[in-house]
Amino acid sequence: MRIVIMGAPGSGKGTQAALIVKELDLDHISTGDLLRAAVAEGSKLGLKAKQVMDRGELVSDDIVLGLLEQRLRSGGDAGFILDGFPRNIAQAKALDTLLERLGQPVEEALQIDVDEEQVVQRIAKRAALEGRSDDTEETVRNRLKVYADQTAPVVDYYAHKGILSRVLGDGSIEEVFQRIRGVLQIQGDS
Ligand code: B4P
Repeated sequence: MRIVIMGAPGSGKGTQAALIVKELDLDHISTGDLLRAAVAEGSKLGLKAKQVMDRGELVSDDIVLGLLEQRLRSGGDAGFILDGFPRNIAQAKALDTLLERLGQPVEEALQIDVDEEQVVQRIAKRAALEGRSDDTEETVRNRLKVYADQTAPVVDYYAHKGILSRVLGDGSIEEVFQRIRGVLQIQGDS
């Protein structure tokens, strides 16, 4: 199965993607993780990306697409879940072109809906635990604005394609996962 998972920062998309890949044995591809790995390597590209991420803005489409293509080509045939990509309409179109070339179109787009206050609280908690440099309150507010302006339209893009499902992201991680299991029709006990 080839899935795109979407939602505001802190909606739980990375958290839920990790649970989904365990059950469906998919490849978990997170553009946030790819970018953080580039930052940790200390490469020129990573340095450039860090400055943008710390402002809560989107890293340039060229950089993210390059990292993604490299990662997709090194993956197997088992299917994947894309977490954090696409983040704008240009990325969604570029993804369609890329996956068409690879003969692996997206089959399911999953949107997790959570209200803004919960998102801010969750990220504040993660900031205290992990100290991610883009989890400060000011950056999070900007990430939410960027999400509303640039990423929310991608939900309509997949709705028009007829492959969108939405789940409510409030409640515990397990409760949200059970909703997703229902939508993806995952059978059996978890
Ligand atoms: P991401 O890594 O995608 O960061 P995120 O939006 O915060 O999502 P994440 O997956 O980490 O968090 P989650 O909601 O699961 O992006 C970071 C930055 O990288 C972006 O701002 C941008 O600059 C750049 N970037 C990434 N992709 C890009 C792209 N395609 N194009 C351009 N730039 C890109 O979880 C958040 C917290 O909530 C966790 O601590 C979790 O434990 C907690 N949580 C989750 N579910 C919960 C629940 N049900 N109840 C309570 N807490 C919960």
